[in-house]
Amino acid sequence: MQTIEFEDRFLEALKNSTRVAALTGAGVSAESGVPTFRGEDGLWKKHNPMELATFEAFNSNPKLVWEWYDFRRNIIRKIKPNPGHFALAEMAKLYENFTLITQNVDRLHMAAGSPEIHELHGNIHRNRCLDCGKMDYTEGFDEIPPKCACGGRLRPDVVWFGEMLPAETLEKSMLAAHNSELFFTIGTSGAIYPAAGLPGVAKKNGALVVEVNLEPSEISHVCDIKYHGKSGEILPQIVNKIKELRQS
Ligand code: BJW
Ligand code: ZN
Repeated sequence: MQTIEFEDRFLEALKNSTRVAALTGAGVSAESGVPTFRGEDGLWKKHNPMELATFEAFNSNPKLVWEWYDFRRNIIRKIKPNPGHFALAEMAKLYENFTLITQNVDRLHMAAGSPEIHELHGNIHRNRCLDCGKMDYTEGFDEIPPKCACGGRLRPDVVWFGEMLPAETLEKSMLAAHNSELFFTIGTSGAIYPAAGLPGVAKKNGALVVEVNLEPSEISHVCDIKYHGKSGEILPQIVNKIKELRQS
């Protein structure tokens, strides 16, 4: 287990900040057994995102796309949050104004008890009707691709390439990044926009930006402080430090 060192400016920000935000990515769930997208064992190494994660792909081969999402739902349904998710849920209790923004669709932050989660890329367990817009969490369909009661086609309620992110969620996330004094970017490669732009928004407006990631990412250059290791090992140490600072 890697023991992290705390720089003075980080200690000061941990102790004195009231507005704190965190952006998470697939790396936070990796220790729970959810595959990441990029890197050696990433989903996009084995599957072509353009054949599975675009509306065009869904339109031309809905069966293939649904099978892929059903396969991933089955993995995700069985897994549990890890110490990184629990640390972030605890952090929400320690700051007056804490915003958790995630690119993850797996709902593990919710399972860990985070009170409010801004899901930028949707939720893999939710279905949405293309015709009436109705959402539900039905699983185990009789026919694939499944249909809504209204007769419209159902799709997984996630954000595919080329699609807009949920406007209100993105707006709130931008605002939280803009207003934050301390901003964490955790377990994300920083390759996908607009999410990857949030640490830059925070930095530009004076926040101390801290990266927690297994290795340097595409947005490391924006970060003031970098901890390269497992988020499930690093985040609990940060939470313990906040508690320690509160007592001193
Ligand atoms: C650990 C760890 C451990 C491992 N501890 N760390 C500007 C310029 C150019 C292009 C664009 C642009 N703005 C928008 C675009 C287009 C596109 C985009 O960004 N393309 C890039 C290739 C540049 N963006 C979009 O299309 C977005 N929509 C949009 O912008 O709408 C407006 C628009 C429309 C049309 C044209 C232009 C603009 C939508 C993006 C949707 C992304 N969807 C996915 C799939 C979701 C559904 C599903 O799950 O199937 O979202 S793709 C995938 O990537 C998923 C993720 O949320 C997302 C980010 O991945 P993440 O989380 O960073 O995972 P990884 O695997 O990349 O990284 C994991 C990291 O963890 C690694 O760094 C590891 O080291 C680390 N790690 N274990 C700590 N234990
Ligand atoms: Zn419908």
